Amino acid sequence: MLFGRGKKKSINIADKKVVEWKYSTCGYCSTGCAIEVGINNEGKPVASRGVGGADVNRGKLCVKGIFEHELFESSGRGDNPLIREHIHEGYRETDWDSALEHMKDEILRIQKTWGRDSFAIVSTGQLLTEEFYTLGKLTRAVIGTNNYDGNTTLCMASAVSGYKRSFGSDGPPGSYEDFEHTDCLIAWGSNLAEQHPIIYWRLKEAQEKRKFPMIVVDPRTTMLAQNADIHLAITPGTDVVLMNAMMHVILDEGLEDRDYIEANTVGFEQVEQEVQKYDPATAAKICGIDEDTIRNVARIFAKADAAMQIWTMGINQSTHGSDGVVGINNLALSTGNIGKPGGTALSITGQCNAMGTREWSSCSGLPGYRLLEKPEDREEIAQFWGVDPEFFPKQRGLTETDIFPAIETGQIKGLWLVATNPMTSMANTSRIRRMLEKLEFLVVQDSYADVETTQYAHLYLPAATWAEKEGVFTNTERRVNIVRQATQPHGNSKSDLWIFTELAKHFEQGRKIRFPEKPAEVFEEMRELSKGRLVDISGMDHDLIEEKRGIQWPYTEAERQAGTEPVKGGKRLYTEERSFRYPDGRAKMIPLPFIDNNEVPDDEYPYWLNTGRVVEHFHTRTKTGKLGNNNKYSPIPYMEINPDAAADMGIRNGEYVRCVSRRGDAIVMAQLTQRVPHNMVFIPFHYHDCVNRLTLGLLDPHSRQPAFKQSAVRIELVEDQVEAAKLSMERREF
Ligand SMILES: Nc1nc2c(c(=O)[nH]1)N[C@H]1C(S)=C(S)[C@@H](COP(=O)(O)OP(=O)(O)OC[C@H]3O[C@@H](n4cnc5c(=O)[nH]c(N)nc54)[C@H](O)[C@@H]3O)O[C@H]1N2
Ligand SMILES: Nc1nc2c(c(=O)[nH]1)N[C@H]1C(S)=C(S)[C@@H](COP(=O)(O)OP(=O)(O)OC[C@H]3O[C@@H](n4cnc5c(=O)[nH]c(N)nc54)[C@H](O)[C@@H]3O)O[C@H]1N2
Ligand code: SF4
Ligand SMILES: [Mo]
Repeated sequence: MLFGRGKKKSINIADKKVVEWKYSTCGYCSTGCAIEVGINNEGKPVASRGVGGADVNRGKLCVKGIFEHELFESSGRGDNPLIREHIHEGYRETDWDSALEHMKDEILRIQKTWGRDSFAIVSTGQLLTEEFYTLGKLTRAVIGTNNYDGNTTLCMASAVSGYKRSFGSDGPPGSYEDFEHTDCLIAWGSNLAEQHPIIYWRLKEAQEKRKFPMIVVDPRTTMLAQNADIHLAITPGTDVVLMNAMMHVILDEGLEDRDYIEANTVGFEQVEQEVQKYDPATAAKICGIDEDTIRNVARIFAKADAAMQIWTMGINQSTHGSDGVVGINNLALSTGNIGKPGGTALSITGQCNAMGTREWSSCSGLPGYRLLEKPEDREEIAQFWGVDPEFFPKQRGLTETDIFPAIETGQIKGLWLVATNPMTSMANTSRIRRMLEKLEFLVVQDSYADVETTQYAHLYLPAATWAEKEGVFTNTERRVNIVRQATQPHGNSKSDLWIFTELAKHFEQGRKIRFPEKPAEVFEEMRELSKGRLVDISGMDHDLIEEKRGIQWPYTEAERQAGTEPVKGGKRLYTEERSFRYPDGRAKMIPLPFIDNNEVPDDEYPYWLNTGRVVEHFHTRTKTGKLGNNNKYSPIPYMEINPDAAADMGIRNGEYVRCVSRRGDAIVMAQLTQRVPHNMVFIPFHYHDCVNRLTLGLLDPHSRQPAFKQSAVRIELVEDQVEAAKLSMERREF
């Protein structure tokens, strides 16, 4: 039979009757894909597609992006504000004005009784930047609590802290385009293929053209590791030891870039002295990577003309998270691999707008990477907002991971959660539950009324999400891109921006300050405040951002006026000599002594518990758990376990087991796979009442980020499989 051209059966794609495509930016991960939402003739969003001319994704989307339009009408969305006196009562619906008046009264009551900082605010990396800026203004200039932070402490805090320590400021220096120029890539604790599929696609495209070596450091054989030239299955929590050993080899063999070090850094001698202790033979015993491989990898990295490092949660979520980032920066600085094409240390961000919150939310300071600790920064912002600079605290308050324990000790009495779900995402959730139950007043502001935290709240505020509103996100490579409103907010929910500006009006102090209501007007304020800062966006506005399909910062007003086009794909920081953000322009090289302080496997709890993500789900599944196309891949909690370890215990594939730590237990289905070594299990953190019942979450001393990836567990067989299946399915299906 002939299969002639004309004989092929064409594939019929159902016509969704799209009459208009609205420009947007994906609201899941920090890749920052430009996306268009298709609207049908009834005005309903019915399709999503990648934007061809956008530099980031060039027409592509991953399995989350292509179904993103489905989330607007997914189940569990909030319709109206809900209120109740006690958490053991049912909620009743209320109107917005009463809800916000009550919220203001409660905030003032708590602050009057217990002090200004006894009311805490924890936000997110998933609002629009204009919303972050407005929440920051409301918090710093009106409510005045210093206990204000974001869930980014669970995510990017170590990267921020490490960048600040090394370079004098936060701000990732590289771009995706660096893949196209690099001669060596090391990926530390990043499963890019699943967690940032489109960045991974950019990497693979570049690698196929130029065949540079890819080295992956990850205790688990992830999808990225499977594609690596060299996979280093490191002992959990010991990356700093490997970094020190690599530096030892580089210096021992004279592979460092002396000219660069002398011109651009301070502290080299101290690093040189410290790494003497980390000869590869000694280091191998701690980090589990053999001596020869350490030497080999150090040479490949240091001899490459341009070498690039990326990293994600395998580094940040560790008791050595901040040190790990400094270690990466040390390696980059010692070989002159910062600020040049293909030579960079690029933190891969997490949430769609984790960068926007770092830049503009005032969580750890004041807008535009300004610091509460600096009198001139306080003065400048106070003047711009028209408030008394003395109203601002003079140093940063508690981080999210310290705010929760402060509820336990009675220091914090009221809490406002904005777009974050700590009942599933924080370590040791049974402890978190007891803390939430202790609060006098808990407000949950979320797009979903069925988010677990509403069980403990007194007030629930339904928020619009993603393309139900308008504003910008900043992605991993500092690219500001825009979300345009594609549809009306669900039910009677309101944009977070509306909620913040309305709440401001309920405070006497809030009525004295200007709170612009339109996103483009808020952006104007940010533009003004960005002038002359590292994060200079003064050349941008909403329309130009859409026209260019995203613009990387810095892009200044002067550049725009001079007719300089925004760089298409590869803007870098620290390209000039001594352009780091310390007063002398030099980066700091910092010695990194290593003390192993993790909970490690022992006789009673013999397995490492590693946690993370899978491609089809996003975080606590408030969104992807309800979208059939995403949820059907892995609707129930499961645990990866090595087949040999399973055989030792008599566990068969698909059987339910109980995983137990010193904190609690969880029922999961065993999935036998060589992805994890014999002494480790891996459980995705997407499921409620599951892995974070087990995690310890020790904190990094610099960033206060929890070590979600290092705990110890044992596995128990479960007799009654039917009961276990029921337990495991509870609350899994929506
Ligand atoms: N599909 C999907 N994509 C996402 C998200 C999502 O929920 N779903 N979330 C987004 C967010 S907010 C984030 S922060 C990113 C996270 O992106 P990633 O950090 O890439 O994802 P994780 O699975 O959390 O962890 C990455 C790897 O760290 C490894 N690891 C564990 N311990 C160590 C260690 O001691 N050393 C080293 N070197 N590695 C270790 C784990 O084995 C794991 O493979 O993903 C973003 N993208
Ligand atoms: N064991 C373990 N735990 C982890 C991690 C891990 O690797 N292992 N990773 C950590 C990391 S990196 C992260 S980033 C955190 C994530 O943890 P969380 O931020 O707590 O998780 P999300 O599910 O993203 O929660 C976001 C919430 O915001 C809501 N939402 C979405 N859009 C909007 C909006 O526009 N407005 C409002 N008001 N609400 C909205 C969602 O419905 C959801 O309830 O988890 C951390 N926890
Ligand atoms: S890679 Fe990230 S930004 Fe791109 S479509 Fe997927 S989830 Fe969205
Ligand atoms: Mo994250």
